Amino acid sequence: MKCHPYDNSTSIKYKIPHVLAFAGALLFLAVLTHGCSTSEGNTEHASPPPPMTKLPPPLPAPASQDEKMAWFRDAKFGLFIHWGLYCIPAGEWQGKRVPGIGEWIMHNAPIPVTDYEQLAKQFDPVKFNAEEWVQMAQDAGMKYIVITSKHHDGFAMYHSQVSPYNIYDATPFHRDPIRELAEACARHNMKFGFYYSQAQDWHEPGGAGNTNDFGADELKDTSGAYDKYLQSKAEPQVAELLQNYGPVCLIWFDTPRMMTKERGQHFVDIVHKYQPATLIDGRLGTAGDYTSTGDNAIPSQSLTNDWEVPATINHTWGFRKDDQDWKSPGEIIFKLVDITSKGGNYLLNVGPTSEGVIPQGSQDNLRAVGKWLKVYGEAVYGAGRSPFGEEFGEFAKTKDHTGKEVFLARNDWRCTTKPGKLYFTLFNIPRDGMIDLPNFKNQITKAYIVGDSTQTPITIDETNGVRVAHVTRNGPNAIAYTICLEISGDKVER
Ligand code: H79
Repeated sequence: MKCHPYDNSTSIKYKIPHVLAFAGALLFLAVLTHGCSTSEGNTEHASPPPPMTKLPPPLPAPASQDEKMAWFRDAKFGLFIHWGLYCIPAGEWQGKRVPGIGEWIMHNAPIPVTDYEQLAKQFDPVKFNAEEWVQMAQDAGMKYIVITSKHHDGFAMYHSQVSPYNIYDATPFHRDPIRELAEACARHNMKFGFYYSQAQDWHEPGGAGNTNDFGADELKDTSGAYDKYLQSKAEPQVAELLQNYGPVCLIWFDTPRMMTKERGQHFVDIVHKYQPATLIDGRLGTAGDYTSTGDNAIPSQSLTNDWEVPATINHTWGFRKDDQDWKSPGEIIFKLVDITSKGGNYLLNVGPTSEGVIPQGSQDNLRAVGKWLKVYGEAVYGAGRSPFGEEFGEFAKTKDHTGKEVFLARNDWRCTTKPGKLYFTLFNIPRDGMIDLPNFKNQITKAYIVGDSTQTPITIDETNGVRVAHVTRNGPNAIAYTICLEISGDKVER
């Protein structure tokens, strides 16, 4: 018997004889009191999902690109979640460690598609709790969540009508975690978007990337198999995601193998048709709404367009049991402020386990970042790029062995801006506490430490034509703290 809180098939729509109705009521009560067992006989669901609630409708079409980008430009910090069947082997196959990023294990081991598929039968992440995940993102100060709805392995993490190779139909879990997350995000006012691997799909004969089971990609391209895959799976699945999960803040396409402009345009059209406010990342294969840098690649200097860095908190995206090497709160805070000062967003990933748990070490570090942001967040959210640039460092005179230029980064401080305000976040304060300010013409009308309830003014004086802020090394926060300089005029004049 199928039984699930989402099923409303028990509702009685027709007139039923009293005796039958009574028997039916008894059965209904029995199910209620004895819990709910799925056809696979699993009875261990620690916490049943909350009943399905309504989701808000998609957002209306934005009037301009600026309006479309507004939430993204303010948000600065998002949570990436890589969750799929790969979290079960977790970096190990048949007793052997498989090096590389965890979600690539099917490709790297390699695992034949008929074997990898079997993982679905054991996927039962009973500790998954959408409310807790969204709460964690909120505690971390993150403003949007992007989750893998389908990674390269081709397994959909939501209840798809397009392919039964999905978490609802193919696993004993028999729940739609993406729907539960969409609802939790709606309750928390958290933006929610999807990663979708449009080109690579190692489960389908026509999808790119699985050359072990299905031969060379070029053949799929020329035979029409790739287009067939795109039209029969990828495009309709993206349409499902845009129709059934409320407002989708963005879709994060990836690795655009064989994605011609024309093929990419089909996805653009689908996104525009169902949710014109949804952003498209920079890896579709045709122009999106912003640039995605390389994985973990933070540009050495400012970029003038809209951009985002996708990044790992350890060395893998999907969970690996041998990687607990979490970036510290200090490293994450530096990267976030650094990226903000260069005009970008930081999409930082966690990889939940096969039980549905975000590893505690990564949670702890993210919550520490959130605590910092509670005090200094005004220097991040909605803040603009640095009007300077010299603080980022400079190119070395010599090149590396590959002939590439070498950038010598300076990491002492970063500057972010709001109209009439300059925020200097200090990561390295000299012993004498004297911070040389970069040259600019505006008067400084006020200078104080962000979050200082006493509003004690910071002394600024001038020596040899250089303005110097006198601060203390024993500031209010051991990782870093931010000073605000209020200036005459909205913008810095150099
Ligand atoms: O979803 C995450 C990665 O799985 C995905 N992008 C981020 C957001 C990604 N897809 N491809 N790549 C990243 C580049 C992958 C390169 C490698 Fe490999 C995979 C290096 C090692 C494993 C391919 C297979 C190249 C060598 C072996």
